[in-house]
Amino acid sequence: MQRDRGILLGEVLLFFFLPGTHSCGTIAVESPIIQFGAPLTASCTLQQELCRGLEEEAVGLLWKLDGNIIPKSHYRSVQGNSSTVYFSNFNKSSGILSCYIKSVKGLYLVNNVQINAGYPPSPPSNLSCLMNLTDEGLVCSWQPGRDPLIKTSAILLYSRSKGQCNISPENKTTCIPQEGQSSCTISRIHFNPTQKIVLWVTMQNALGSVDSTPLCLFPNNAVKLDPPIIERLDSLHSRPGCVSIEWRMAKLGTWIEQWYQLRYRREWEINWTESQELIDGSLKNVLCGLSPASKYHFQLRCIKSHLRGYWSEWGTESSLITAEEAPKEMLITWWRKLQATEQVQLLWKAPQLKEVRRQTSYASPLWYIVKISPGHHNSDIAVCNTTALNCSFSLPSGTGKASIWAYNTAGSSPETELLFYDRNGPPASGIQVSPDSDQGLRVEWEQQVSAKGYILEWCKYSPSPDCEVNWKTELAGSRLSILRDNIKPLQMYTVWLYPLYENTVGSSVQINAYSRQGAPALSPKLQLTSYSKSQAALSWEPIPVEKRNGFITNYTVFWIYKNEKEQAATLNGSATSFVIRNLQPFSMYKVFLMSSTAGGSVNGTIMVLHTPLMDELETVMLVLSITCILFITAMLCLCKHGRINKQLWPIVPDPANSSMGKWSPMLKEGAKVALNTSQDINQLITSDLIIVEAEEKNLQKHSSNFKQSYLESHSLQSPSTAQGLATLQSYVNIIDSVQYAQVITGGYRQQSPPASMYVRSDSTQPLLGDMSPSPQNYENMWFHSKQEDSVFLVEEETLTDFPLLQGLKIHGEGEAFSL
Ligand SMILES: *[C@@H]1O[C@H](CO)[C@@H](O)[C@H](O)[C@H]1NC(C)=O
Ligand SMILES: *[C@@H]1O[C@H](CO)[C@@H](O)[C@H](O)[C@H]1NC(C)=O
Ligand SMILES: *[C@@H]1O[C@H](CO)[C@@H](O)[C@H](O)[C@H]1NC(C)=O
Ligand SMILES: *[C@H]1O[C@@H](CO)[C@H](O)[C@@H](O)[C@@H]1NC(C)=O
Repeated sequence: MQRDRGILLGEVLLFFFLPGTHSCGTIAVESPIIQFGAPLTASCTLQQELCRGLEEEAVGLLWKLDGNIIPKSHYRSVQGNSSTVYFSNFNKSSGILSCYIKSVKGLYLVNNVQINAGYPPSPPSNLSCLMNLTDEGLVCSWQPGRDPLIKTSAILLYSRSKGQCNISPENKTTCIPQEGQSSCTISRIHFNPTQKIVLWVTMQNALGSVDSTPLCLFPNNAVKLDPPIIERLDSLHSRPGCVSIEWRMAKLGTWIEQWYQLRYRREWEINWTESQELIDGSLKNVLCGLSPASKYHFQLRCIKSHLRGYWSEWGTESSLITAEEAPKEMLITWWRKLQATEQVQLLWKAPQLKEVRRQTSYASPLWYIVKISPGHHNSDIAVCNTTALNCSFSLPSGTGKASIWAYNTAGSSPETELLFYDRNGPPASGIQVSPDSDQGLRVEWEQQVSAKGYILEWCKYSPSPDCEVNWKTELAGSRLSILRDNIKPLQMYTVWLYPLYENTVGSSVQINAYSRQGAPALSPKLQLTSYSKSQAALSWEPIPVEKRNGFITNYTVFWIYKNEKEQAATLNGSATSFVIRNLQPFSMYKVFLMSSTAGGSVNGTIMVLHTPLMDELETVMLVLSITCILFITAMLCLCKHGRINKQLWPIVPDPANSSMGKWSPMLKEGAKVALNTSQDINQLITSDLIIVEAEEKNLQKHSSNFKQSYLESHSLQSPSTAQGLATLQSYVNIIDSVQYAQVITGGYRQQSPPASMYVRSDSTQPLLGDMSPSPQNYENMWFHSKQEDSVFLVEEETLTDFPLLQGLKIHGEGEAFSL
């Protein structure tokens, strides 16, 4: 070895003459293969005889590395015909160093040299050899060390081992691996399988050589068998938690005696459990200690007996579900009376079956049987066969106990007997319920010395007496329990605590609690029950429990008048009414109710309140007094009717009731008859109208004639002409002269009417001593007297001219007609 190295690393200057180039000089380097990062010196020397003709033109020498000009800083000594370049650390794995003559004509290559940098070999590791069971050759492989970057050779060497596992240079045999491989196969003929041999690997390159740590072995023990194959897996129903496994050997190596190892894991587990016991020789095994009704995976591996050689790989996986186990424990039970049906409800907890039930669902459902024994001689009655955790039944009188057990496909549990004790023992004291978290309630109580245990029941608040109860047990000596099942925030729960005694059950203590309180969902709507000008009585319905979100601590009534600051009154949580006093009359108030719990407050809707100006009594009094005044006035009016009448409505003469009969110049004094009544006056006023009954037809004709002639005559303005009709003149009721007329209507029943129908009176005799004005248009005095038919209704425009005809109206079969 040392010799070889000496040859290789000898301090010899090597000269390289690259063929094919017309080199006119030489490059000298210490070694073309150097250690990576080591310093490098190279010198270029011209040989004049070869570079003839060039030297005259030469300016100097120039260096390039891989075609790139090397900076002048790397140059060492430059003489006329030689140059030296120096690298303090050469850190390229390989590079071509070239030397040029620099002349006026250009660059002329003198020579070049390839430099390789790398590392000395590092020792290979993990040398291992396995006997191939087919050809019994020994396959050795190793893990090479760091890449040396330069060409490195590996040789596997082996020799007989003499006791110690030392490298022995004598009688060594080599095995040369293929290029780039790190394994080598030693043929069966080159070793004795029963003789111990030592093997090592030598790595060698231009920078050095190294050996691996040696490996000693008996070739026939260097075996790695193929894994065994599981043939059969069975769960043993007689032994829950046990399985039997059977397997066979792999094809190769059946002649070798083997040991086996088993490993297993549950379906949901990641890590395998290796069974510590190795199975020697046998091809079957029973494994126990597994969980019942669970799915397990199994694997096997093997090794040459007595652990000689190497473990095989793990074989292929097989799985099975382990047998089910019958429930073993007694059930934990409780009971309560249902108020609605008067039934007894039995409650129990599912038995704790290891983690089987939690993780997998391979277990069959558990069924529960509840039986009661009604009397001494009667046989038991099964009242429930269920998979639920409760059972309700009517308890015949005299039955003091029930029994319950659970069963599944594997068997049944022992029977649990339940006695229906009266619940009149001493209750627990000092019970306190506080929130534990949003999903938990913390119940604390004072320990009862003689209590054998405790039962806690809790329900979401419900108005019905039989809520969906949750329950749990606590051991004797407990003083605290955390309730977690079905607890939600903002929800009221009722908790009951029962101490259990030797032969009785304590009476329960009941307490309401919230795991977290919040502001109520709503605030009640205010209702005005009564009010007056200065106060208002309000009432409201309590908030339904589901909307409270906590215990109502108080209600606050706010009332606001105009822009003034609001006023408030705080009431306790049980209040449902309030009276606001000292209100301003005839004002508007805004009123609202705030409801609060420990978790917050909420305001209700605003109610607008108008206070009246007066109270009801005052109003009544006022109305009464007004009525009184009105009544008295009315009475006065009635008593003094006449006078008042006269005062208010002066007497109007009624022409229709006036009579002119006895009214002649001779009877002047007759006209001065004392007038006592309006009747008389009316009679007197009546002008000399002689009404003759006329047929309607004629009347119509005549009336038209009349109108025509009236108009004609009127236009003529002649007072006393005309054969047929008297002249019509505008009527002016002058104080001292009243004009009278006689109207004679059409002939009666085909008789020719008298020549003069309408005669103007020329009398100027005043009608009445009492000068009253003429009736107005609306004063149809005519109808005051019960005259028969035959009436003229004078048209509006004519009325002003002929007021006395105003009241004339003709009724013909119910319909009026006018002139
Ligand atoms: C060598 O073998 C050891 C142990 O057997 C192992 O931990 C290590 O990874 C192996 N080295 C290589 C490079 O494979
Ligand atoms: C309970 O009910 C199930 C299903 O109806 C039935 O298979 C089982 O035999 C019953 N068990 C008993 C003990 O009656
Ligand atoms: C009784 O069992 C039924 C069915 O499993 C269930 O829905 C109900 O909540 C149970 N009642 C009580 C009080 O546990
Ligand atoms: C360079 O070449 C060497 C031999 O090759 C000679 O001995 C030197 O004299 C020569 N030097 C010069 C300056 O040409």
